[in-house]
Amino acid sequence: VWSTVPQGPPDAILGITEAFKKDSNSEKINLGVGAYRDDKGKPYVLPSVKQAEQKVMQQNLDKEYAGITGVPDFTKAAALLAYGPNSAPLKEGRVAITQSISGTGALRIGGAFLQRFYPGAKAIYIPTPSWANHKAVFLDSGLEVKQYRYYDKSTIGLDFDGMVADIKAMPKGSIILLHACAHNPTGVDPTEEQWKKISDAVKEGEHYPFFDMAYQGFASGDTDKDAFALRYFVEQGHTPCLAQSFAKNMGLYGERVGAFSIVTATKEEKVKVDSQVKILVRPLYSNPPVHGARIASTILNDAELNKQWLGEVKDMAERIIKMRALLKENLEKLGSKRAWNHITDQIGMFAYTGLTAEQMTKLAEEHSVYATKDGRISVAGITSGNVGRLAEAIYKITG
Ligand code: PLP
Ligand code: TYF
Repeated sequence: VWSTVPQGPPDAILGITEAFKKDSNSEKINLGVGAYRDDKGKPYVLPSVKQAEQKVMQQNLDKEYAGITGVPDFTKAAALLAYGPNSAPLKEGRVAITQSISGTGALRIGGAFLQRFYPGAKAIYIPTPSWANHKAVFLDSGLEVKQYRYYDKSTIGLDFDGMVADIKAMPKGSIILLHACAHNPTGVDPTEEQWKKISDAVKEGEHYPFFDMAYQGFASGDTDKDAFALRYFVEQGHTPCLAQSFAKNMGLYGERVGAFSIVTATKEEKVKVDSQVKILVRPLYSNPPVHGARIASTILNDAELNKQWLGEVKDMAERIIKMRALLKENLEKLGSKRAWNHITDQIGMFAYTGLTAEQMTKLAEEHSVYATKDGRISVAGITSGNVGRLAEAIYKITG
């Protein structure tokens, strides 16, 4: 029956892990997948997560189904974390929210909702470049996917003018996907002043903003600061939708904890939107898993654990920032003639090195350093133990 099924290409990022595993060099370095590592290069389970999990276990809860929209204590707290305690739409009860299968699932529910109900053209604009999965998620949701300028190769920074020009050139009422913070793959974020101008341009075009916030707290170490763009847009009267992930900021990757929310203009709208989100989710997966959401909910709703968690997020963000500085310092010490400011200017889990695909291949083949061909490295995989060797490898390849 399946003889005509064509062979598909492997996942670019998971393929790197495969190649890494096959390498027998004991000093090999994996900077491919975006997952946090401690300074020994080991996966990290946050102490706040361990404690929350114990608290959940002690409650001896049953394993009954959650409702279609998940664990209410979790979604309520997730919305508060994103929109903030002073959010007018939250206070006025006009944010529809559902638990989701992490950030990816949130994006997919959003794509499906927009495909079904957005009154304008069913096209979504994503930045160039964007997280590799964005295009696939939105295409599979039945949306048309277009792009706007974002990254400037020549400065290894933001193409702000190009971005604003492209927003202004979009047909009125277009859907625009915005990385709320810690842009993946570039690590390049607009400044707060630039966000204000982006908000103006989006408003001028009557566009619809869709925020993807997969790294709240991971960029600056401060969950409020990282929510600036989203909250500013809401203050300005936009009614965005939002995909949230707790994979990175709580290290809950495999637990698949996330949320999708929509800010509506009125309470009445919120009630109707809620009903349609449920109708959408029901045939997709019926209802989400409870365990991870209970852990996240315990952390978000317990004042002491919450404080501890915020400290741990800050520690992770700060370790990454320190590794950026160390990598740059080591490259300079080796005498590299290139400017490496972008490594410390960029933010979040990734650095976009500016290295070419050929250089990335050399890095893997000659130095056992594995990362994506676009030159992205996961800074979360750098440690005080391997940063020296990494800098040498990059230096040898770039001169
Ligand atoms: N959006 C962006 C920009 C990401 O980088 C990721 C993953 O790292 C996600 C969404 C979704 O990840 P997950 O489904 O694991 O929450
Ligand atoms: O960009 C990354 O590395 C993260 C993790 O299929 C990821 O988003 C990558 C690929 C994938 C799932 C998660």
